[in-house]
Amino acid sequence: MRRIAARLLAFVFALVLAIPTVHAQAGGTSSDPWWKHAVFYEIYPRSFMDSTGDGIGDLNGIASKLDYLHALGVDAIWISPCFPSPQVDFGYDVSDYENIDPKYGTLADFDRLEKLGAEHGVKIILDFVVNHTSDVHPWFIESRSSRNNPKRDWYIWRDGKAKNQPPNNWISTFGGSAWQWDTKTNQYYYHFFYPQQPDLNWRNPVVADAMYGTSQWWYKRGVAGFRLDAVSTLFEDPNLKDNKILPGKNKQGDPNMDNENNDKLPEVHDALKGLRKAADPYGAVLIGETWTDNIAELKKYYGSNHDELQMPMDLMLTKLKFSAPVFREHIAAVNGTGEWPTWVISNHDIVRAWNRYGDGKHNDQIAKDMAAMYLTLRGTPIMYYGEEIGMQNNDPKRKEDVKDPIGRTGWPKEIGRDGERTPMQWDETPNAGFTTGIPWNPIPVTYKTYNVADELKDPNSILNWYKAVLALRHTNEALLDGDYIALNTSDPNVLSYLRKAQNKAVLVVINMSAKPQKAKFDLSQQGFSSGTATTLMSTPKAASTQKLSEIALQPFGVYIGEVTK
Ligand code: TEU
Repeated sequence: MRRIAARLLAFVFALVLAIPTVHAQAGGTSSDPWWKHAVFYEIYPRSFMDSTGDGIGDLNGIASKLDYLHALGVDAIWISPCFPSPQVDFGYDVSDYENIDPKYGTLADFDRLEKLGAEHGVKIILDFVVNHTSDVHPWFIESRSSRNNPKRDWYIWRDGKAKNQPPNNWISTFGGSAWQWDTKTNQYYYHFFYPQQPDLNWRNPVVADAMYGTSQWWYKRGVAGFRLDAVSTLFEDPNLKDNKILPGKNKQGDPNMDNENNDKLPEVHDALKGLRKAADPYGAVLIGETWTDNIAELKKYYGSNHDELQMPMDLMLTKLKFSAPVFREHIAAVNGTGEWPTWVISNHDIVRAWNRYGDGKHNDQIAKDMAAMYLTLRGTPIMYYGEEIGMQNNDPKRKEDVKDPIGRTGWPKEIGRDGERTPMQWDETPNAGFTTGIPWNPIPVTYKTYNVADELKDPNSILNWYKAVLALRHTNEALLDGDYIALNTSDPNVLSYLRKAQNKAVLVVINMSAKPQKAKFDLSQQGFSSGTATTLMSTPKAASTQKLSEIALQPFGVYIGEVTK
């Protein structure tokens, strides 16, 4: 009887924790989980703000910028790994999951950041590297110490096929064989990424439990959720079948291959269910680094019973060309899943959005177009630091300047990811106000004009455009919850849609061409027959009321207006 009562109490407690709360800034209705209307912002901690003068960003640096983040309209920050690490892959090689790397601060600094974050309405999301640890993690040190060590089976150890021959033909995505020979015990261990990042054996239930436990250790500390790193590669075929070799070579000079036996195995979904079960009692959110080839794959990550990731990132958007028909088709497909989308246009692994979508001439305006689009769609956006000021890639020009090891092994075809990880540009003082020391990664000269301080003063800056769109999406009912209705779907140049709530709607019209365009709308079918819209935002500035029968758009111009019944 006592046990039943205790279980009941635990259940009620879990239920209370899981009740979604609504953040004042994030808006939405009270039944929505907080993350549904939150704006997320990825911080690469090495590069955001340095409080010590060592040239590397840190947690106290982030804490000093909470006012900025709140004013920008950010509700949650995802901090890329800040755990103890030898930094072979800049933190994606974790040697202790339950601590903070001294380069970034201490656990006390973390607790302070979280407390200050709560005061600023900014929640903290950490980055959980679930596929592998560092080779200096105590688990791996034990595992490699002998063939019969109790942790041997925490990683993937195998004999070679023959002398000097790895167990199979799998290739590491960071170059070379995915197998590393270890002289201590004369076996190979498996690593999908660098040899210093041995893969955990998720088929071992003790490993899975250890990872679930780690996630809960952080939830108890107040973390609001995790971005889960590299989830698709958690499992490998137990028989280690060779992969099919495809024609051609990749940027590292290795043969192209179909990773059919070590990527996207169905067991991944069991692990995600386990992580979700661990998260639910704390009301935590799971965001996935879900590189997918198609919409069906993306949909799977939500779980057939909504029991996997709440926010699998749509990273397909980052691969699309800046084009009205291309985006229109993709948005329709993502909405077609019936799930709540998670939009991303940039991150620490890919060329910055400003360069990638830009045409080389109108990049600032295109940056505003992208913001107007992905921040007004139905779903939750995840921004990447610096995107809001139009930060640009600053790629190394010589191999000897490359910091990212994949750029060193793959040069010159693979130049690495340093270019998209340069320090945040706060002002026009030396080192862009990021550090008083020598920045770990050089800052592009463009920081003199693309920086927070100057852009705050300029009403037409990319930053003020972002702030305005974010303010609008936090308060406008149609942008928060309205349906997405594509308009003028055969227009080759202008992307137009309605976000429709009960009695009003927001009309978003974006000219994605370098020529002036005219768009006209008849919204009577959608229940809006007044024929006019009240301007909410536009570039360049438009009259306060617009006739829907003729909206004139400048090259790459945007019009956002409200229509009412
Ligand atoms: O990335 C996983 C991944 O497969 C890619 O994004 C990869 O980094 C890219 O293709 C290389 O060009 C995650 C992290 O986001 C990345 O920074 C880490 O290096 C990687 O995992 C290993 O932890």
